[in-house]
Amino acid sequence: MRKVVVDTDTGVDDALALMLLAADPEVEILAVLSVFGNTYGDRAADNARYVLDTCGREDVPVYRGCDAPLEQELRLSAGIHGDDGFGNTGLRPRTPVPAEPNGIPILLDLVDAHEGEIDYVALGPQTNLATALRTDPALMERLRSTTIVGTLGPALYQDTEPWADRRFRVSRDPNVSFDIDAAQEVAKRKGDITWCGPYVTRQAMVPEEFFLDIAASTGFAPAELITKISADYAGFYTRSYPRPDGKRTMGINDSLAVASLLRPELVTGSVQRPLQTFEDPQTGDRYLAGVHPVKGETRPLHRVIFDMDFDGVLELIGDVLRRPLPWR
Ligand SMILES: [Ca+2]
Repeated sequence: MRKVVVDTDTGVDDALALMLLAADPEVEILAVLSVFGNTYGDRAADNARYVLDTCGREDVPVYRGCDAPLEQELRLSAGIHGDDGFGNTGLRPRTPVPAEPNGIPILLDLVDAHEGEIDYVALGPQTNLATALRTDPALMERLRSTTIVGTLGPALYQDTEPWADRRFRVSRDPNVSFDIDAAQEVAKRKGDITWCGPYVTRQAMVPEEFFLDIAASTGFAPAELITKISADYAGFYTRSYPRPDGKRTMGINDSLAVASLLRPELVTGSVQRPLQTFEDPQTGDRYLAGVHPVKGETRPLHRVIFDMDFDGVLELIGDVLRRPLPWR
């Protein structure tokens, strides 16, 4: 069994990513920690609880993590995921997640108990990891792996400034820019660390009808939940990334990171890079990108994914959503 800790700012794509983990018979989710991002931290915790309950996974514990960035002012992606992270549907779990016990000490205890065995999946800003690193600076090396949704991607060409590359300019990366200090804390650590950011996730848009068809043909609760919470979300993606065929579309960002962990063969492009911070001259937002190592490089190298088998990821998602409950 693969032991996983999930760190999520539970919006629409997080919900789907959480389902991939909750449905996998090879995965034991030791804990889910919430973080601010797509919505407020407490709502993110309640949304994760709601997703797991919907999947019949009341056995998976959810804890509250960080509700605010280390230094910056709090920003949220509420315009995309709705104020509640669930497309303003107002869905709430039967039992809300209490403020205590907090998820950070729980994480530190889990790492003590399962040294070198935990695959950590960070689907939101990296504030929980950075906070835990203050107590345990070796944390990243004591995890088996860490997979993070973030970075603008790697610079693929030698002697090219990432910022001069068109791909970096057009991306937005809320998970990193909402707490750049936390991202930098993680970026400078050694460990088996993978970044899977907007440069790859934005290539994987899925027609909304994919989910509507599964929900209509199966009537299964997880697929129905995705269609319920994604109406506004799909509206945002359809306006921002119109398809030539005019179909409504939506991003599945966090599912790609989870798929890269569960099905490594679906990763078709990745490189080892040191990470560097860049600033958007227009907005002042700061981002991370993988850059070419310099001579005598001393920064740790992390894996940066830049391409995946998107059809394979969609197949995995379809298999999960068509699988009858219970998943455990
Ligand atoms: Ca997320």
